[in-house]
Amino acid sequence: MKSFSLEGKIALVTGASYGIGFGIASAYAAAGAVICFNDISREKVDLGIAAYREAGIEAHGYVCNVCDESQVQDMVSRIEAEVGSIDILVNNAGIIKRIPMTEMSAEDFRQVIDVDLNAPFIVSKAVIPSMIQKGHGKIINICSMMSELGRETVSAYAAAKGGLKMLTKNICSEYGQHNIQCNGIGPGYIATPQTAPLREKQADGSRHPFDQFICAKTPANRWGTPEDLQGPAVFLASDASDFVNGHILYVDGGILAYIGKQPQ
Ligand code: NAP
Ligand code: GCO
Repeated sequence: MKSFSLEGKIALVTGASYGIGFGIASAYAAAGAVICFNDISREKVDLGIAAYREAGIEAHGYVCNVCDESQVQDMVSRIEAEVGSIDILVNNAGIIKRIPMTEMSAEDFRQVIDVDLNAPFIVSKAVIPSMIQKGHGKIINICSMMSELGRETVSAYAAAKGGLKMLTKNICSEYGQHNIQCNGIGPGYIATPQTAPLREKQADGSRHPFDQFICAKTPANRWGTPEDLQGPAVFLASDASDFVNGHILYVDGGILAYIGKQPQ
């Protein structure tokens, strides 16, 4: 059977000082990979390096805005010079702006598209040439429930994540011949800083209505954690998934399969 090991592999996980990216990179380290990550500020990169070190991982951190093509190309060149060429790329960095569409500025819409869709294009474009040269590569795009579903106030994010699903399928189509597998992970609702506003306790100490809503929509009846994504992420980064390409693996506790719990 093909191996789940990542021994000898170099992974770049974008936006991975904490949250889902940190969880995935930590699992990659445990599977034997060398970890490279970036964040948008020196402060966050230093916090990330300290957090990885506390977990026993000597990670290589880079300050890079993934929306800026010259910064991305410089980061990839530095990684190739300092660490080695990238075997595994996880396009994880992402933002969300929860604003009703008719109240959202075009600038706000563009910012979300820039980070969540344009940046995975920019970073993938920067790493694919060396993957072609080596004859193998793994690209994993962090999609979303919003790659399949919409909801109020997340028009830009849903448009970006829907586009990211199709970018994943197109990279598969265009570069599969070079033994590059490009797949997506579609997390359900995961407890990270990004979703903290949807889980915060109400003034009277009761649960946030959205918290109750999501648990009723999830057969597992709970929010996910970054740890829930680790096994699927290792699988898609390993030789074990060499014939899996263009697939979005939803790790959602069953949300997409479930009509939702009847109100009691
Ligand atoms: P998070 O806690 O908000 O972390 C996002 C990370 O991306 C942060 O480290 C952030 O850095 C970084 N980032 C943002 N813009 C960047 C840029 N321009 N350049 C470089 N780094 C940038 O989010 P998360 O919950 O871990 O989510 C990670 C990914 O999973 C995102 O793509 C998100 O859309 C997706 N996702 C999340 C959930 C969920 O329920 N949490 C579910 C499905 C998909 P700063 O802190 O410096 O801004
Ligand atoms: C929201 C949430 C979601 C999650 C995730 C679900 O406001 O609906 O932030 O978008 O982040 O993308 O898969």
